[in-house]
Amino acid sequence: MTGCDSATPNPDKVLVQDSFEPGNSAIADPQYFSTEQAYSWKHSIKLGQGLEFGTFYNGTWGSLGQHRLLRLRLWGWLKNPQQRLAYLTVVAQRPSDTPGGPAVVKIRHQFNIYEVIRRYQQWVPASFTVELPADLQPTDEVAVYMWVPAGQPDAVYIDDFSLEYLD
Ligand SMILES: [Ca+2]
Repeated sequence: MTGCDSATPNPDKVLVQDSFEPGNSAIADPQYFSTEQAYSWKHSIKLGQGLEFGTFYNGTWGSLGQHRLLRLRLWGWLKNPQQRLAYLTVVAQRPSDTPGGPAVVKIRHQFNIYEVIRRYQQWVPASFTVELPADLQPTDEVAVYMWVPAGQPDAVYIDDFSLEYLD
């Protein structure tokens, strides 16, 4: 379900696009933005070294147009192959019926970008395809986030995230 193809999303099918520039991004917290590396404009998102999670999208399935086949794209900058774990994660879940209660996870996909990006200290495009479950409801939540587990030596830089539909 993973693989590289054209780095350019189809503009007619793009649902979410983020070039990770402060003030114009789904990420509001300024500590995520870095000018050390950037694929577009001046900034990218820097994860690792104390920042394990960065959320790229969080909304209802209805707000995504109820599409079930999604393609995620990003550009990644990895320092070297020694650091092996940086997961692009997609979760679809039903919110709890009671305030503060647990959500019911319907699907969780994790893609380790180190298995796709094999060139280092340069920007490399990657894309991932996700099929959401048939029983999803418009009020179910879909979240896309990056998880760089603690304890790894190097930061990971991400820029130009997009989410498009294929169905
Ligand atoms: Ca950027």
